[in-house]
Amino acid sequence: VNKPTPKMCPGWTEFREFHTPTGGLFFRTGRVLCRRTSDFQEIEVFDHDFFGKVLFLDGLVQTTERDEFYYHEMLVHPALACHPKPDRVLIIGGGDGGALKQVLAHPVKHVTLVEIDPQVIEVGREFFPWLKACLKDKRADLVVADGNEFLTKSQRLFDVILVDSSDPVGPSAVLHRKGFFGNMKKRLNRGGIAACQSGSLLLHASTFRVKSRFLKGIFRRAHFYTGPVPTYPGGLWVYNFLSDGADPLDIKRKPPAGLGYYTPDVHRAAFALPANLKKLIG
Ligand code: AG3
Repeated sequence: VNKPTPKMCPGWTEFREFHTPTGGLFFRTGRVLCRRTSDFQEIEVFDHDFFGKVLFLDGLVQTTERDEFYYHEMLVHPALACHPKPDRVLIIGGGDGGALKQVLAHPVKHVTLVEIDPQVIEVGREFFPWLKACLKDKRADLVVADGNEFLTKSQRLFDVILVDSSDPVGPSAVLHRKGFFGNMKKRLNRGGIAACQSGSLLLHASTFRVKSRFLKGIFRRAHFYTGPVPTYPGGLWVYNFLSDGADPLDIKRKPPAGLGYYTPDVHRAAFALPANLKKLIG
C-alpha cells in the first residue's frame, strides 16, 4: 500500500480532491465506473485498489466503501441512541444510501430520504449494492426533492432528522444556513433530535462560530461533536446534535450489532471538544 506506483499505468486516471489550491488527496485507478454530469453536479464513481468503490461529486470525495462507516455511523447513531423511540426518521441528502443503511439497522417504523439529484440515486443503485437493498425495505421511502423545499412544504413531523449534505461552502451551503435549520426545527416532533454534518474542522473552521451562534438561537440545545473520516479533508469531521431537550450524553438505546466505529464510549468521547473547536464556538 505504501509503495507508490511510480508512473501512471496506461489507461489509468487520477482522481483528485483539492483541499487547498496546492494540495489534497488523489486516487489512481484503471477502473472508472461512471462519469456523468447531472442537472446538479458532476458525478464520478471508480473502483480503487484499497478504498473500493469511491463516489465523487463535483470533485469532492463523498464516500468510499473502505471508510464510509466512520462518517455514516457518527452521523446516524448518536441521535438515534439518544431518542427513546425514534419511529419516524427523515434523511436530507445522502442519496448514496450510506446513512439510510445505518438508520434501517434500528427498529424504526419509517424512514424518508429526500435527495435532490435523481442521478445520484441511479448511480448509487448501480454501484453501491447496499442502496438497492435499503430501498427494497418497506420502511424506506424515497423522495426526489430539494431538502429545504421539502421542509417548508411537508406537514409531517419526524422524531429524528439527519442532514447528510455536502460541504458548508459551495452548492450545498444552503443546507448550512440559519433559514434551513429554522425550517428543520418545525418538522421535528416534541422531543425530536436532529444531527447534521457540519464540515471539516481544519478546512471549514471559519464557519463554526456563526453557525454555533444561530443554532443556539433556534434550539435550546445545540451541540457540536467530532469524528474521524480518513478520506475527508482534514481527517476530523464536525457534526451538530440539535434538540430542545435531549441530552447528548444520555444514551437511551443500544447501537445495532456489527458496527465498525461507533460504540457508546466513542459516542461520549465525541462530545469532548478539541480546544480549537471549543474556542471557535465559545
Ligand atoms: N456527505 C458529506 C460529504 C462531505 C465531503 N466533503 C469533502 N470531501 N470535501 C457525504 C455524503 C455521503 N453519504
